[in-house]
Amino acid sequence: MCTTCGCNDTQHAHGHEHHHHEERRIIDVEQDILQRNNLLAERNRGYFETKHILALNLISSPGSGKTSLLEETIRRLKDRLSLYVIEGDQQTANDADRIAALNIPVFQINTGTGCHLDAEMVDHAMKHLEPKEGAVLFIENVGNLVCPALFDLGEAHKVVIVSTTEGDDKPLKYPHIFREADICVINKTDLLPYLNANIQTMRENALKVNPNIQIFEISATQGAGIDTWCEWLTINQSIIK
Ligand SMILES: Nc1nc2c(ncn2[C@@H]2O[C@H](COP(=O)(O)OP(=O)(O)OP(=O)(O)O)[C@@H](O)[C@H]2O)c(=O)[nH]1
Ligand SMILES: [Mg+2]
Repeated sequence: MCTTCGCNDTQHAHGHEHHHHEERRIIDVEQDILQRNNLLAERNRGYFETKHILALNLISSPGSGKTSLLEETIRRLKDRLSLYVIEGDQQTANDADRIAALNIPVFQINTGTGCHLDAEMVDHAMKHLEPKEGAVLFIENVGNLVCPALFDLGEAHKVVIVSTTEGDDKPLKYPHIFREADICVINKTDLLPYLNANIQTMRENALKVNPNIQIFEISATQGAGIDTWCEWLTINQSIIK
């Protein structure tokens, strides 16, 4: 059970009567945490809007390919756009090292036992990064399909990344993040010939949960679909300007 982020819905988790008082207290604490986060997220959003920064919150299970997608995106766009990255992981600076190798400003946040980034951490990272006017800021959240869905960071869009190896039923099993996100990247399409996952079913499942979600089919390591994704980014960055 996660007591720090409110990802456990105690009303539904179990209904033993002798837990009512404790449950009430947990819900109050969770509401306080989320309210405080929402206030800070609005502050971040104001900062991004004033500086015309396109901020994207990338959310997925561990290993779906968030950093690989960023690496390929950076290779293609770094000469045209000002790019910045915040990396969220429980431990290590591995992902920040991968981004820094491409000569892009990056700030690594280690959350320890925490399972998501929050708005205060993003505010802290911004003070180090000091992104330029009109930049694109990628925030790679901690690998977790559940808790990050609850935490607004002030981003313009949440981008959920799901890889073909995870199975085509994931949008139905983890609907909260597919509802919160505007964009869905289906990654590792190159592996489809070796899997029994059906990409059409995955698309349909994502659209069942969120009929407005925009879907990109990508292979981050082989490059398929990255052009369309980069085009979307470029257009959205120019709209925000
Ligand atoms: N075949 C294939 N492998 C991929 C693709 N994208 C990523 N991978 C591999 O998947 C593994 C995990 O990729 P990462 O980019 O580190 O994934 P991540 O989501 O950033 O992982 P965490 O930050 O640990 O949550 C690596 O071995 C990548 O090479 C893809 O499109 N196709
Ligand atoms: Mg990563």
